[in-house]
Amino acid sequence: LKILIKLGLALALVSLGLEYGRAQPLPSPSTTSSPDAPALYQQHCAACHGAQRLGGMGPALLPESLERLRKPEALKVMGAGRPATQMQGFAGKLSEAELQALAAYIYQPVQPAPQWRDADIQASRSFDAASRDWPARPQWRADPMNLFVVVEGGDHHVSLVDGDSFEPIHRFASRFALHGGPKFSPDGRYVYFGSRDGWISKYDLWNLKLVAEVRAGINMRNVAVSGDGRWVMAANYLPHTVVLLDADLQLVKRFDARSLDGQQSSRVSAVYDAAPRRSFVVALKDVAELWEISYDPKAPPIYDGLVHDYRMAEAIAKPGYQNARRTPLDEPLDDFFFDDAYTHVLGAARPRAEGSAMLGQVVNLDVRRKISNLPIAGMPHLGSGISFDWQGRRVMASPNLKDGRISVIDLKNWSALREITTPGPGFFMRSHAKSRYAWTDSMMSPAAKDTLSIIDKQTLELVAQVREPGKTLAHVEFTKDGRYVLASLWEMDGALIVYDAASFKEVKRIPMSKPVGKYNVWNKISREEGTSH
Ligand code: DHE
Repeated sequence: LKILIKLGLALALVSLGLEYGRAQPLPSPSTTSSPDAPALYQQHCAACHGAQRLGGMGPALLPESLERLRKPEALKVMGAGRPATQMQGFAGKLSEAELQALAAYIYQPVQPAPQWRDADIQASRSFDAASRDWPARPQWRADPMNLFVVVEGGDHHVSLVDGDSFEPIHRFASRFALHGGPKFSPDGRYVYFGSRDGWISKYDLWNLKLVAEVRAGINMRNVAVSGDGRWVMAANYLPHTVVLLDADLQLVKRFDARSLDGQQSSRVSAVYDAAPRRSFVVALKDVAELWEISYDPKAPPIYDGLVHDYRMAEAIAKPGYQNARRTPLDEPLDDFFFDDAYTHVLGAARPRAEGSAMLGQVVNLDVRRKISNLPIAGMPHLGSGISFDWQGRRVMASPNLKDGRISVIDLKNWSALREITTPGPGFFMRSHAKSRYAWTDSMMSPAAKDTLSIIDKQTLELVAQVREPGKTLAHVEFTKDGRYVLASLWEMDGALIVYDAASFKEVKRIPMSKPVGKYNVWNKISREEGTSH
């Protein structure tokens, strides 16, 4: 019995984290009771990440913002800090249990759900009024049309690179975690960046200065700039809104992403400019509707269920105040591609459940309905699609996030023409009207992430590869004349690698901190067929 009592006591102490048979110090409060995560957050994190976890000097710490960061990785950052940032390590200051409690806390939704109202958008805006007097010509010597804007994700900077000499012109800090392609004003002078935390920054490339900033949402997908340069639109996951701003980032109108009957609210997957239609096209993630918001002064007003007053409807028909024209769909769209005329959207939804099928569809924006299925399997990344001529037909080619293949689709009858096998699933694809080749990555494949595959657009065969063994090599963009290809060596001590677009030989290497995407001003503003829109 004595032995059993001793054993029971020993087990009880072990379960309390104490050792049997040895004198124990008095436990401190933090080892007996579970740590108070909200209090710890306010004490150690709120100053940089905001009392509501909406971000401040540091990024937002909400489940939506942390979706791309696994918890063990977050714990590592909390313990050791992030080099080259203000984020210090807390390993010495907080116990393991306190760090664990904080990590669990930041992955919990904020209650009540955070709001981002018009007044918050307006209050967040900054604008340099002196920018109106800055010279209207580049203050540096290089072809402004052949400039590359390179987003460096490693230390959240942007580099500007001369596309003729491949020499850097300037480097500046960006907002944390930019996502999506930056968008340009039609003359190529201004560039607009969108961050995952909802910040939009307008930068004057000719004067190398920031013009304006605004926070359009708490968790944002991307931004679009109208073909006439007058409007900027932001797509948000949080809150469920599309935000229309003028070219200097002043709030014009907020659209709540709700179904026509107002019953269902939706995250917004993305917004794109459809310049020839003078409209923005908006994909909703949770409601089966595709929206088109016109900025054409001649567009007839859209009367939707939310507008009852005729005079009100007339007022909102003015450019910038238009309602959304809704195309009902069978399934929501996440990602899409426009045909050359911008009449059709080729779209796909990411599978809703593990193992469910991918749903590709073709939507005619004029007749406002789905007109065809899209024969495309896996998980095509249609936003990265490109178009070109092949044997007298106009075709589009899209990489695939799930399978190592490029799907080639006939843009006249929407049939599948070819599946080109690549070494692994990839994110991006690029070409240029003056190049015979298209380049794609396999960055989703651990084994083939180091390989760029080069496809002959005439034979639709894979003809060459370039590799950086063991590293990630992805996202290319051509120079204005299509003679060179710039690729990202996607590592912290990475580089921009310049290849000859015909011989595939390396020409130059410019060191960079995890270069993510790069964008050629001319290819972007001319909507070059081989680049993303
Ligand atoms: Fe992106 C563009 C969606 C994850 C880097 N990405 C886009 C666009 C969309 C999109 C809708 C087009 C917007 C635009 O350019 O205006 N991206 C998604 C996703 O749904 C996905 C799979 C999950 C998510 O977390 O959002 C996703 N994207 C990533 C990444 O993990 C990438 C590789 C790294 C990162 O920094 O986030 C990434 N996405 C990019 C880049 C572009 C992009 C570099 C612009 C490509 C271009 O050449 O235009």
